[in-house]
Amino acid sequence: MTIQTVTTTPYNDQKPGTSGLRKSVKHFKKPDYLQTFVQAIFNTVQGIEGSTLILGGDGRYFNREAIQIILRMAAAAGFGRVILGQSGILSTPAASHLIRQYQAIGGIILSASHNAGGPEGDFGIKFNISNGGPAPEQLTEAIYEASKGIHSYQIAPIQPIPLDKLGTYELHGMPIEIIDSVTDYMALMESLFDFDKIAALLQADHFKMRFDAMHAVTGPYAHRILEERLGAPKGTVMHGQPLANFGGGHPDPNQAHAKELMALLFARKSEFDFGAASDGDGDRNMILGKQFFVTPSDSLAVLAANATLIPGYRNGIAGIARSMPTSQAPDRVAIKLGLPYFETPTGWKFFGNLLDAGRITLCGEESFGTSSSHVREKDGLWAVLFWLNLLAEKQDSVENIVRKHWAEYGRNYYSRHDYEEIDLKAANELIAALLDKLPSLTGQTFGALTVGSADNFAYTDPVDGSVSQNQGIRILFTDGSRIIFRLSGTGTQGATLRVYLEKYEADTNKHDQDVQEALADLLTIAEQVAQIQAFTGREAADVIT
Ligand code: VG1
Ligand code: CO
Repeated sequence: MTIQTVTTTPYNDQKPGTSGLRKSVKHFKKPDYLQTFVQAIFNTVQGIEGSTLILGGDGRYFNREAIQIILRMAAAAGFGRVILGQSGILSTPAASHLIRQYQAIGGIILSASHNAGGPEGDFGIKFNISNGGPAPEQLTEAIYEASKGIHSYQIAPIQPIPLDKLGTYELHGMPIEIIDSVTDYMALMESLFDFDKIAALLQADHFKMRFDAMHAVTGPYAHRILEERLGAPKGTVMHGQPLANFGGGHPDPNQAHAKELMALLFARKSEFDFGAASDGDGDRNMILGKQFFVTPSDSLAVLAANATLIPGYRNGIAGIARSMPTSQAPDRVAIKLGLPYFETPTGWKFFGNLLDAGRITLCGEESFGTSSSHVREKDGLWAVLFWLNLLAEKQDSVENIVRKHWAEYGRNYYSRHDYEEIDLKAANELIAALLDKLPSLTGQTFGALTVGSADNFAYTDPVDGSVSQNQGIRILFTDGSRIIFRLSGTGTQGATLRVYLEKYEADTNKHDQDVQEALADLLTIAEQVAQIQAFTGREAADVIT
């Protein structure tokens, strides 16, 4: 049996977005659609012959079929071996760790993250490089260019691999090692956190928590780590079984989509002290206290301010980075601690160089992403364990920890308004009109606020000097408030407009306002400047986080 060369017609739409190539399942089932993209990756990445590839996904519909195809193509491409998560399951952070641990050339992660799954939902694929992180822009660009010229792909003959059974198999001479999806990741967590202290907290009568895996990939990880290893009572993990359609929901850990968890924590007499959730591929996290929501931006700031209480960060952190739309709360911590801090474009790929160069230890995004130098992806369960370690150390509530943080650093009121599935043309026109307006905005006054500057964010990577343009429109007010406009790069239907609002409040007596009320003026200005309703026909956002 020999390697087959299959002729195909190239596609022109395989441009990866913020995090890999994401399309509807139907789109992925077009003839050889997946194969074309995989071949484009294999043609672009240098040094494949004899190297190790990590492979796994979030368990969504089409995961298993896609894995069988990729295994056969990997064998044809000449990989030395593939390390595969059992049943085709690997969370994004676990895959990132395995790439580093096994010195792989990279990994393929099958996920569309928080997008809905199932035959009517979305599928996705991304390539991570040898540092464990998402492919940088130059590489995703090169893969896209290659995809447009794929007229054939190479594949080994069909030989179904039993994905559920641990062991080593062989496919056309290439070994496939099916490993436990959790073990290595759990060992990494154990090397960073005080598991004894966390276990004592989780087993204490006075402490009750829920972790919502949203029927996505963190289920097996959370069951093993929180319940089996750390001894949290059974039932601590909700929706812990990965389902191909995530039970019909959006596996997106925010106030809008993790409704059940929100209801438990926000009940008038809630019995829970801590709530957390993660997304489809396990890289996002939401942190809740009793009747208390921690914004992801604040979460990063709190973790940074308290990092030395955690064994893995006892010797201090090198610096902090946040994506541009993330609130400036982490900057305040960096300034106070005398640490370098960085503002990068949206998407985890921009943190990779800073982490590799040792210039930062912690980083995060407003979109429920937090992580550190232990991997090169955001890491949902890591953030949950960090918070648990902090709670165990401080013997204080989530709310008190955050309120004390605000008292010390001031509070950055923050919210993101998403207008989903709007008309693509309208969205582009709105952005174009905004760009036209930018030069005239500086110096303009809106009520009590004056625009200090307004620009189209561009980023120069401080490590390799590469420049990324058009990363979002910023309106910066003289009092530190900000409005940011961006179009999403992960959606699959029309366009999604994201409006990010931020206002700083130093006065502790004013830290109790309702977030949307505190930001109401900024929202009015956003509407006035961007004419959202006129362009999109929408009066209000679909999702507010
Ligand atoms: C969104 C978030 C961004 C995040 C990206 C991938 O991108 O805003 O911060 O890095 O999703 O996260 P966009 O382009 O739609 O705003 V994940 O958990 O979907 O891999
Ligand atoms: Co994700």
